[in-house]
Amino acid sequence: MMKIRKMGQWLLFFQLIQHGATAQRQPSHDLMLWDKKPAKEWMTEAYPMGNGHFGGMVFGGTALEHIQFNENSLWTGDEENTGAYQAFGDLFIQFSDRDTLATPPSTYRRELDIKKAIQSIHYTEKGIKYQREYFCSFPDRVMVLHFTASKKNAYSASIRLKDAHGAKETGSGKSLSIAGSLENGMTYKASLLLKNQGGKVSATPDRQGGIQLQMEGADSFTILLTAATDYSNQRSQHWKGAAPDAVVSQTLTVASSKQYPILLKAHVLDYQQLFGSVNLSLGITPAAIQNLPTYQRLLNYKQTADLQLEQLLFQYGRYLLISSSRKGGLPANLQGLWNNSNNPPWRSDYHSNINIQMNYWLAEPTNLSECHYPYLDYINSMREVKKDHTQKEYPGIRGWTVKTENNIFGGESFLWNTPGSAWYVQAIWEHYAFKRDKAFLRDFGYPILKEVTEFWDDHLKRRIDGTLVAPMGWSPEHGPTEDGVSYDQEIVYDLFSNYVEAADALGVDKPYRDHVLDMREHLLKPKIGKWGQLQEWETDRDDMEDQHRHASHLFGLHPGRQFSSTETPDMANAAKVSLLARGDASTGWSMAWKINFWARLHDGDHAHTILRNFINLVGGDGVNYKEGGGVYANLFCAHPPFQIDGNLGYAAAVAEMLLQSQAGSIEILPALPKAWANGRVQGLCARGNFEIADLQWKDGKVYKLSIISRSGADCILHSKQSIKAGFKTDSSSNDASGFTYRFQTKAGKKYDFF
Ligand code: FUC
Repeated sequence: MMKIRKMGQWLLFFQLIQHGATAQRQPSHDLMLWDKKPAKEWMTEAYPMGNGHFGGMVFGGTALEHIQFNENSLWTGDEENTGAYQAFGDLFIQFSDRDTLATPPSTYRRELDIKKAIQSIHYTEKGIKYQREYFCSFPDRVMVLHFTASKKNAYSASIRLKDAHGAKETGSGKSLSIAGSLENGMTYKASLLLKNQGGKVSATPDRQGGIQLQMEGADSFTILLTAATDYSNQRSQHWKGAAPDAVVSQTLTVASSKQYPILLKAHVLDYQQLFGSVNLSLGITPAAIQNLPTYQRLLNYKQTADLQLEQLLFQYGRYLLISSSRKGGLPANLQGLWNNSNNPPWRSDYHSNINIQMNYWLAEPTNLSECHYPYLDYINSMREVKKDHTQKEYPGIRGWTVKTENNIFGGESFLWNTPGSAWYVQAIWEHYAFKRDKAFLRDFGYPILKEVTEFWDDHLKRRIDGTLVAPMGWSPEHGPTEDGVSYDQEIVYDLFSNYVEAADALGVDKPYRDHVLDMREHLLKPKIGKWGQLQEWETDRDDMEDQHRHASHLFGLHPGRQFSSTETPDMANAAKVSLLARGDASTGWSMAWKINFWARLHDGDHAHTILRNFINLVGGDGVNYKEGGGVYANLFCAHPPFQIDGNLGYAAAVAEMLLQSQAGSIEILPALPKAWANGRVQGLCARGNFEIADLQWKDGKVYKLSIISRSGADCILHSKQSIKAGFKTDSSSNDASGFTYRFQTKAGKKYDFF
């Protein structure tokens, strides 16, 4: 029997191989995380879900279901004190007919389908089929938990909420709530509503002195859960918005008036309109066909190629961003929005020296521009308070900057990270560069770009020979504090480039634009040091043994665009020497950044080597810099501990390997590793508001390419091989780096190559 099944798998595998990349037939579990047992550990095993502001971690027990949940504005701290992002609460559903200690039945399966953003759990016990479906809806702003069974009266359970700050739960009828306030005066509330089909429900006192819902003999049931705080991102309103009470009850009233299938349909439609914008297929490998649980595939990965796991992690990054960053809300923090502690590592905050920026690298290239807004809005919301703080540190200066650790009220701690705000506003420029939305640039982006530029106009120090240096900077997070640190110089270079291009795009402020360009030309430029490395400091003191996780002096290579192998080959080579010295293994986000660096160096194989290092199954949960990062069984990135930047940075890196556009042209397959010889990607975006509707390759060669021009910009396309346009191009040329095609485009039109 076993043998026959194995043979069947191989037959299927060969059939799929024969179809090649064109067939795009994939096993149904290619966008699925799954396991044969419930989660024991929050950080490493539970599966996340979220609607951008509210989300949960699901354990999936058969006797006791546990869902830990968060709302991303629940923060202690204020404008002066960083505080920390807080856990919100836990939902427990104790099934009274099942023994908590019993092992789950062999039929048990829990899965997270990232194509639909639905978690499901199913198992058969004593002849009854149990099925659960969970999701967090953005349109209806609720978590929906739906339980069905193949037999009537199958469900008896007690349902409890637990407040992470100790408030007692209240309840009546079919509803439970937790509510309270934090030491900073922030008020919060979460409520659930139970809708049961068959059986009886009563609100009864629980053992802790609160209220629980007792449900007897239901055929099926649905729980709707939502939470809110009184946070507003307006400083002018003292960061206070609507009281959570009204928001929560209004949300539940509206959601409970809808039947489950209606809620489900609205959720899937909303989610897929974002998630479905990019498809990636890197071909089929046996590992994917074997239908193994995710942790088993991770274990096997070191020995066995599993291209679908590499692709799953890419799409998982997109799933996590959609789930933790939706328009109108706060940006994804160090843990996205998932946090079960009131004292989480690094406060689960917004770190400004790599982490929050990395969270958003994927937003534009992977067609999730809409998910970028929370970060852009966050930057905007911080301006006034950061100006006040900056004034205290640098009296009389224009503009503003930030420290390394930041909360949602502008409070900050750890050292000043002077180029932090300049790095923030790169995101504003990138949003424009990709989308070409002039109204956004004029009304929202440009004033912010300008004030941060003014900060540097005032802050830079002019040496006698006219050179401009950033005074007393610190390369994160090591080395001396001194003038002209490469990290500062490169970020300021990037800011000035972005400012000049923004002023040009809007046709405004010509004299100031010229002044900024002149400053940019006078900036001290990073140098090449005695062992051929790109110097991290003005003094040539880089240590070849230094394997520090930060490689901030390579900002100009990525995410900046100061250095490239085509325009500044010497600097690109120096960056490569530095990278080789830093090594290939590191903490989670550091590896994700390195994949991006190697992609920018057009070395797909080296990028892929680090990508393979990244897919390294890590256990444990303590803060650890030394033992190397990777991923946990739930595919959360391990710094360690869990940090989401690595997940999101990984997805950005995969996009960067397949498509780049930072250097003025669209480069297709700029860093394709040998391991990805065949594949197809649809929906990646390029600067200039182009969408790569289709890109297919075989044996490393492109054989189909379709580009949609969304704004009618002129297009320059670069490919390592010659490709044939299905229309007349204005010009084409070739050199050692490949073939370049230039053509004008019309907005909304598709351009095909073969
Ligand atoms: C920076 C990094 C650490 C960690 C922390 C959240 O300080 O150096 O590695 O990622 O942020």
